[in-house]
Amino acid sequence: MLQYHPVVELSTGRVRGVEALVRWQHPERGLVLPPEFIPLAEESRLIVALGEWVLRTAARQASAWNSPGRPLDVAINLSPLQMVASGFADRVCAVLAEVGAPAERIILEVTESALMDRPDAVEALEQLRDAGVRLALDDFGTGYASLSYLRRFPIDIIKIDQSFVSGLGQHPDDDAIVASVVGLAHSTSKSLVAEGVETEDHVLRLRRLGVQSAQGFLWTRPLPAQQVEAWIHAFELRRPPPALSAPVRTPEQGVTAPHGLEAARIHELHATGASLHTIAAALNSEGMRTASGMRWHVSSVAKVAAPGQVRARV
Ligand code: G
Ligand code: MN
Repeated sequence: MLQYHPVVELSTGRVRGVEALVRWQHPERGLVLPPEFIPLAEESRLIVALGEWVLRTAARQASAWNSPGRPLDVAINLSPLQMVASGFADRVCAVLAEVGAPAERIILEVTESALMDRPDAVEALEQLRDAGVRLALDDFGTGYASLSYLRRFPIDIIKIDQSFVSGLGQHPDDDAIVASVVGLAHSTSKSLVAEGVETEDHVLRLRRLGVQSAQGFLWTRPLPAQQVEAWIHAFELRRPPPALSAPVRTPEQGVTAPHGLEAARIHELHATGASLHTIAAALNSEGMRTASGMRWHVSSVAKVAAPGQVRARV
């Protein structure tokens, strides 16, 4: 069976899409996850039939969800073996046409390892892209030669692997790695989705690093199709969009927040009633600097947190 994992847009708190994930409902063992049965399916070549079933089922679901009120993007994982089969792109297009799936709502996820040593995959992926679907590079950072894949293959979305997300705030390297993937995505005009968000701290750090969207068990486990819409509705009601303030420019006061993230963090902490001193200490401990590259001091924080008051007092 398929379950669907919501993808949350971090700046608005809205859900724009889901990822279809295959699960095996075993009569005795309960819900069995892919790592336990995908290798078997790959050995027996059943994976091609399974992959096609996943594609058809998820694509049909995408057309059911494609209402004007709430269209949902549906991301579908492709197995490397599925991509080797001859006429692979034709098959995918045929299945999408057969179920009337809206191509602009479909995202096909491929892994770096599926693309390894497969220069011929470029053509297949370009054919799919021409058909109007988007392509995501899954588990980004865990394969090899990621950077050359970004250049060679027509990728629209990068999915940062959950191993980097789970290390945020624990291993300084992971914060740096995510930050550099953000830069990479930005400079190559690709969107970014972080996987494996399990804590509020992950959310805070991802937002601060400028990651657009994320999915993870923090919000929910993957859901059966019939629960998805109700869950999204309840989620968006429960969580009003977090206010990420626009970049604050106060050159006449000598403080320019470089890209609004520092300003957003200041407003966030200020709203909790934290003192200006505490806010400055938090920003510095999080490695944030003022536009001029200086450490934050109470006076600079005050100019962002309550600019009117500062001016009034001067
Ligand atoms: O390869 P891919 O990234 O598509 O695999 C996604 C897998 O990761 C799914 O099986 C899904 O259940 C799992 N997953 C998704 N979000 C989380 C999470 O927040 N924590 C953990 N541990 N696993 C997750
Ligand atoms: Mn995936």
